[in-house]
Amino acid sequence: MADKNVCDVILEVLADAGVKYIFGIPGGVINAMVDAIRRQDIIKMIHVRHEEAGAFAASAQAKLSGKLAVCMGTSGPGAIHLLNGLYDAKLDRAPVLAITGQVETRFEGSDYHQEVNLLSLFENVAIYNQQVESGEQMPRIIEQAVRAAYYHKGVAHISLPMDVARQKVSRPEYRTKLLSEQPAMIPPPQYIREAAAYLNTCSKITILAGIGAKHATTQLEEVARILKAPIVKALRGKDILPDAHPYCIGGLGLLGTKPGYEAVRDCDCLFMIGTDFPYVEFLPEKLKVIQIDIDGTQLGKRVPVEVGLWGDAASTLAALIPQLHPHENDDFLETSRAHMKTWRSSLATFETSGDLPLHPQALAACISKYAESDAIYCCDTGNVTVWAARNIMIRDQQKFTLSAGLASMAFGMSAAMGAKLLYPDKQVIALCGDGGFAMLMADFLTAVKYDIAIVVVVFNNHKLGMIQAEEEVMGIPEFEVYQHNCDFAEYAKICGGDGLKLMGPTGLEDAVKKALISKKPFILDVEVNAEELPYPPHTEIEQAFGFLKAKVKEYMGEGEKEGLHNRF
Ligand SMILES: Cc1cc2nc3c(=O)[nH]c(=O)nc-3n(C[C@H](O)[C@H](O)[C@H](O)COP(=O)(O)OP(=O)(O)OC[C@H]3O[C@@H](n4cnc5c(N)ncnc54)[C@H](O)[C@@H]3O)c2cc1C
Ligand SMILES: Cc1ncc(C[n+]2csc(CCOP(=O)(O)OP(=O)(O)O)c2C)c(N)n1
Ligand SMILES: [Mg+2]
Repeated sequence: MADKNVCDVILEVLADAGVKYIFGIPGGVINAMVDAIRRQDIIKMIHVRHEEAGAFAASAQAKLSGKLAVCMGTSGPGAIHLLNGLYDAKLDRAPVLAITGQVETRFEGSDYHQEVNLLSLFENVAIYNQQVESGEQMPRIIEQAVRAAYYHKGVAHISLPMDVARQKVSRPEYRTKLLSEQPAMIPPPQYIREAAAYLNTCSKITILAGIGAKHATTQLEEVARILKAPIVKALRGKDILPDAHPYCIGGLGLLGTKPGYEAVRDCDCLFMIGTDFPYVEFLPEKLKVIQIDIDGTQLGKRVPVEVGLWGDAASTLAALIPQLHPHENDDFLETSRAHMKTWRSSLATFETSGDLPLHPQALAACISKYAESDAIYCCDTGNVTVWAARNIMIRDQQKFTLSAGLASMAFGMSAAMGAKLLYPDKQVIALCGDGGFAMLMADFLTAVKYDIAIVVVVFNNHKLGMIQAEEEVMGIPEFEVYQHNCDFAEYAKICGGDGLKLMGPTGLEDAVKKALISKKPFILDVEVNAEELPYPPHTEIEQAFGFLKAKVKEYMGEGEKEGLHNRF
């Protein structure tokens, strides 16, 4: 033990915790850590081109696996670059450890080169936030950071001054097994009785399930069958059940479906299971709610609840099911199903259209059709999220992840790299807008460098499409949403990957198939209709009015719309 330094011990602990990759950029005061990575062969360093991409990749790994993922950056700029990706992890409750270098302790507090107060910088994002002051604290500090990130589901940060990083660790080794499986937490029997009694009196129950129900699909299906309840999925929970599941009626919110909206509006009880669906404007005021959540602080957070069940979704549902009376009347469910059929056929009009410019819905539907049954989708933020939510039909073992809580652009491709490294045998597809992709496009080079065969699909509308829609709803003319792009397929080839550019519907299926079987990192750059509006499942008068106002202003020559017509 005596010949090991602080960094060696950190890596040993991380290896014990199952960590396989550390994403980051070498340099300055993090070099001792980089050197320690070089001297062992369990954990691999992925040298990204922007620390934010590394933090997103780690966050995606943590979200998809539930296991600890790690990123790092040097003091000052490197650490600052990590922040957005770390906030993504924080808001989606993903266990991520960030290691940052810091200037030597003798220089601290003197505005030294690249000195930034990292503890105050990370204070808000991190659940655990410590500077290592001496080798004597090892391995205690790193073990505690790992526990905090994993058990509290969030970001842990350790700051490592350069001199401390190289200190020898002389403490005798002490180890406990670091991480355990989550226990089957069940609320006390009277809560289960109360919830069952309530649900037994309701006739129109809608289930709103989120990512917290991911490991409870059997129980979820069973409870839906007993209660004859349609299931609406919060977007982060899109992959908990197939989209074509007979009880699933899509999502809720602006990206949701009309049947989802109606089932929540018309039910006499909303049964929320493992979800923190944030948009309270979609939850009617007088709604009666039963809620299950593993985190007691989530119960009643969005809407008041009749009974809050503090427990794990699978085991709580399993305890509840024997006490539920099977509902005889399935009118409510059947109405939802009928509405869903109509909704799906209205979507099919766009999905199967051969119109030029190509409807983004048709691109999403085509990817959905040919993706492998265990493909992983990593979705970016923008209108592209709308097409992913509505026109990608999750099936079989497919997984879906996004920057759900933070809704950050640039998540898609970085997340795909993280996912592909963790699940090398699976097809990993990044669904990106041109804006989100371009934000961190340099990291396509990282995918090429490490041979990470991701498929990046760019829904290229030369616009910040979602912002254009926002402007229109606000009644203001389109302004500063146009984007000058390069040919992203050519860019892919220049980087050493492969790519294909598609101008419209001709050849769409072949292009998608070619992209999906690529053995190299691939960019499929597809021109899609820039005027495609992400209609909400129901339109408020105010929104329609705002839209009309924007159009009139554009007609009168305000805004930049006129300049856009020859952008291709
Ligand atoms: C551009 C954009 C638009 C969006 N629009 C929409 C939209 O229209 N509709 C929509 O739904 N989302 C939308 N989102 C995502 C939205 O912001 C929320 O992040 C998402 O709805 C939350 O999904 P969730 O409830 O499944 O996940 P989370 O917010 O992560 O909540 C999961 C909950 O489950 C609990 N939990 C975890 N494990 C367990 C367990 N074992 N047992 C019980 N409980 C558990 C957690 O404590 C937590 O409370 C959008 C995102 C983007 C980027
Ligand atoms: C980092 C970041 N900056 C700004 C925003 C605000 N924003 C949300 S969607 C969006 C436009 C996304 O454009 P693009 O990636 O081209 O996708 P599109 O909407 O055109 O499909 C913007 C600017 C954000 N969510 N994240
Ligand atoms: Mg765009």
